[in-house]
Amino acid sequence: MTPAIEEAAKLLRGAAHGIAVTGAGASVESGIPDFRSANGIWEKFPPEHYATIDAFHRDPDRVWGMWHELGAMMAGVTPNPGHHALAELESLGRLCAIITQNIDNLHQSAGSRTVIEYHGNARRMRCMACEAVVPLVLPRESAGAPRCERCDGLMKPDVVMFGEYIPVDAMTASEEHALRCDVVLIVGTSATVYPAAGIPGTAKSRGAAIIECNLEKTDFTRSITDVFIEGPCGETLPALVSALKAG
Ligand code: BV8
Ligand code: ZN
Repeated sequence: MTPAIEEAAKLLRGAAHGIAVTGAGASVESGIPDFRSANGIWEKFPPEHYATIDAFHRDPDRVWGMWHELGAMMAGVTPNPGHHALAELESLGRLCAIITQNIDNLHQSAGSRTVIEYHGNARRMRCMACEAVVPLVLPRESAGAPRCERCDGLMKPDVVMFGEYIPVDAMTASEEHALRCDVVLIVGTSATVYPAAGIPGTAKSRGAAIIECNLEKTDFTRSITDVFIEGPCGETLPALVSALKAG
């Protein structure tokens, strides 16, 4: 048990309103690559062509080509011990919510109940004309972008692309938690995408303690993090739960 894990366990044990903020690193040990690390998703699918709303309007078939591959990759994945540890922290009353940038539904599959989907969820797709939301059915290899069964409008994965606004309910709920929380557990994010990356800073400005779990140091580590737990979160988070329960 490292001193950092001990210190983090003490902070979480005394938390009145703990929250977690998670990024793609939380799902890497489930088999979903993150975006920016070596061999990450954006090595093969540069965001300017695949992750912006302008790129989607320009060439929806091309963007759906990425979702065809991502969907196949996500089809069989299951939560890893890190997801389960976060769900256990919630059931122990140590976390009130998870604000996730991830779109893979793995927190919910691990049993976490209060999950705020800051960037949407790729299990759904939404019609850009009539707003109908249906399960994301993958287009066949040559099928291109799926059309709406109700109005034949263009369907889009129900995720927030660059240049799109965060869903109002997710933004509002996250803001409330950031202002009320006294401990933030940041897991597996490079702190590069806004406004999500602003959430821990808001909490810090209100006096919250910041715990960060990552393989690498980030801008959070260099500015607001109080306790940095280095290592794969599929290992460090279960260790954190054990330390918390041992106290
Ligand atoms: C918006 C889509 C208003 C779904 C994504 C300031 C304020 C507001 C906006 C901006 C701003 N500055 C710039 C902007 C614009 C832009 C932005 O932030 N650009 C960045 C690049 C500078 N933001 C937006 O456009 C947002 N919308 O602001 O609306 C608006 C409206 C119109 C015009 C202007 C503004 C929308 C942002 C959402 C974009 N959608 N994804 C999907 O494909 O998933 S973002 C994408 O990056 C991912 O979804 C992910 O959510 C996000 C963050 O990435 P991470 O999760 O951190 O993943 P990453 O690979 O980067 O890092 C992984 C980390 O995990 C690493 O540190 C690694 O070391 C670690 N790790 C790896 N393995 C492990 C691990 N850690 C522990 N254990 C492991 N095993
Ligand atoms: Zn429609």
